[in-house]
Amino acid sequence: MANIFSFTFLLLALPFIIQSKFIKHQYCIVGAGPGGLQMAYFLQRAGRDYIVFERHNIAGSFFTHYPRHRRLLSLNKQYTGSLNSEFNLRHDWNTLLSDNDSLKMTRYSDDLYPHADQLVRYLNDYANRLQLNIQYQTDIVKLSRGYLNGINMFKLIDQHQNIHLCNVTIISTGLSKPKIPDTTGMQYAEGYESISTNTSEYVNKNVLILGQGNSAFETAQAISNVAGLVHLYGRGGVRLATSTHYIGDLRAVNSKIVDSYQLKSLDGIVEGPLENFGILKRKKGLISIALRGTKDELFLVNDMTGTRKGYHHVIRCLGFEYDRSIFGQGCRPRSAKKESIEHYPDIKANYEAVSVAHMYFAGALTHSLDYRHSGGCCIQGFRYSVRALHRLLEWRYHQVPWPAKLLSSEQLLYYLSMRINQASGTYQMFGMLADVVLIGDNHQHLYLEEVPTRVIPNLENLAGRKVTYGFLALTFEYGKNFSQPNKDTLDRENYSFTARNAYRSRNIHPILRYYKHHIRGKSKVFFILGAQVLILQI
Ligand SMILES: Cc1cc2nc3c(=O)[nH]c(=O)nc-3n(C[C@@H](O)[C@@H](O)[C@H](O)COP(=O)(O)OP(=O)(O)OC[C@H]3O[C@@H](n4cnc5c(N)ncnc54)[C@H](O)[C@@H]3O)c2cc1C
Ligand SMILES: *C1O[C@H](CO)[C@@H](O)[C@H](O)[C@H]1NC(C)=O
Ligand SMILES: *[C@@H]1O[C@H](CO)[C@@H](O)[C@H](O)[C@H]1NC(C)=O
Ligand SMILES: *[C@@H]1O[C@H](CO)[C@@H](O)[C@H](O)[C@H]1NC(C)=O
Ligand SMILES: *[C@@H]1O[C@H](CO)[C@@H](O)[C@H](O)[C@H]1NC(C)=O
Ligand SMILES: *[C@@H]1O[C@H](CO)[C@@H](O)[C@H](O)[C@H]1NC(C)=O
Repeated sequence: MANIFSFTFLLLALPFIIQSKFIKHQYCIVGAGPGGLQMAYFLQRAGRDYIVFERHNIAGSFFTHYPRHRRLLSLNKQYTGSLNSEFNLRHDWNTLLSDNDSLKMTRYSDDLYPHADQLVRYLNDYANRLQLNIQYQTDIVKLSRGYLNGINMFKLIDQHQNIHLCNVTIISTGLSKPKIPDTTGMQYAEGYESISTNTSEYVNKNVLILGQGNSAFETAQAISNVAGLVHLYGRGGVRLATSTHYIGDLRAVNSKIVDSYQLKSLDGIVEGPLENFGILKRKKGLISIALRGTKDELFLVNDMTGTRKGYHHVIRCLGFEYDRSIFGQGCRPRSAKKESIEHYPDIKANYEAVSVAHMYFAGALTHSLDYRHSGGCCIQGFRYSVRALHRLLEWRYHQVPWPAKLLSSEQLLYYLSMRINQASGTYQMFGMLADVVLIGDNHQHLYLEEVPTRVIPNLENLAGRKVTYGFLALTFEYGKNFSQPNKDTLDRENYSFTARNAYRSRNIHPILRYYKHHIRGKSKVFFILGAQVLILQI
């Protein structure tokens, strides 16, 4: 099989070798969004042979169009009262990591929720000033595998049929395809990706929005200034970020409609199934929603003002999935198994595709690992996952173990308390990235920062660091059962502020766990928890 493949591949490749359009790199990154740029920065700093392919002529093109109403959801906090740049990153959610302090998004906008154009400007300055190796206007149309001198490599073909060969591929193409369910009448709905943002088109109109996430509420909020009424239709259970602590859930800046609904204005939030549901066109161009009855016919939902009168616009805001069309045979990452995350590729703890060796993901596409939980959907979280991926790659392909500081027991106490007070990666990616202290003899310990918690059981294999005498793990976490839709998180009893009882607080807090030793299960390594350690002030 391998030989036939290799033969056909050489045949195909031959004309391109002659035209010298046949280019080889150790690392190929597809996509110059924030994920791809962050990856490029780390590879460049390590002196690795890499290239980024981007179909557009600029970096960060996602943000030239999205969010449609142009306000970012990621905080851009300029003033924190601190000059510590690590601490400040806890509150600056857009800046990409680099060793140049002038490349900070906080210099580009004074707004806490900046205009998306400012992020595009920042991302392009980042790419240009750091001279990242990006080949623009290069659309990767097919990705497959082939052999070169007996070495199995990825073959990336661009729109001009140029072939690029790479040992390792990193896919950072983002979530770009709108999810469009196969629903009767969906053709009457306009999509979030292409709706008009000219609000004068919605003056005194009845508008139905399908979906109850940020893009739905963002759209509702933008048109509610002028619309006659706005209804948001969804499965129900609007998830407020203030209750769930998940930055991808409905954010306060987008939730004015919740106010006008609860305070009895004309806007409303409607619960209903998205299956067994249809959209019907009525007289005078008006649109209604209908439910499918037992005999498979659609009947109108008549208990809402909007459906009785009909809607002038139905707008679909049902989220995005990633574009699988570039993956060729032998190179198709399978989708994550759980239904809630099947719009993501299935990846391992080291961000590698479960079904395609040496293919990794970076940026928003790694969010299946912490979906609806931690910060991996967005720049503030995945900038750290990308750094972790880079460190894993350094070990796997270049025998450079995970960076570590050698600390005495006394230094360790101070270092831990500094990390608790300042660290941003473990704070943004709470529960997902941990600082790990490998306990050594003679009071000499190794301090490893921001290790993905799922990597810890295979630390030696994946990161080149061995656990000998047990280890400590420092994470940030919310208290149990505190992050839930409908939770009244402002309830006073769940905040504890004194050093003595701070560990009982259910808001985000540091947890230090001590693991004595590990055992090998059938296919996994388990660590035995020795104790949860409480650090008081030093
Ligand atoms: C409506 C909406 C609003 C959001 N708002 C925010 C926000 O305010 N803050 C935030 O941090 N996150 C936000 N996100 C989340 C997320 O979209 C961003 O964090 C970010 O765009 C993800 O970066 P990325 O690099 O993974 O992907 P993208 O930014 O999507 O970048 C992918 C890049 O790959 C390129 N590409 C794709 N396919 C190919 C190909 N075959 N060949 C060559 N190039 C290709 C694209 O042109 C693009 O430049 C939002 C998401 C949505 C849906
Ligand atoms: C938070 O609330 C729970 C449930 O009411 C309670 O058991 C717990 O003790 C509270 N936490 C604190 C720190 O008071
Ligand atoms: C940081 O970037 C600025 C602006 O591009 C540049 O002038 C400066 O030399 C850079 N500093 C370092 C240390 O690279
Ligand atoms: C990458 O591929 C080249 C062949 O193109 C090979 O010589 C090299 O050893 C490979 N590198 C790694 C780290 O696998
Ligand atoms: C917005 O729509 C109105 C009404 O359809 C139109 O008159 C106006 O020119 C549009 N504005 C822009 C900026 O397109
Ligand atoms: C959290 O909720 C689960 C299920 O609702 C329950 O079994 C568990 O006891 C709760 N834990 C705490 C600490 O309240």
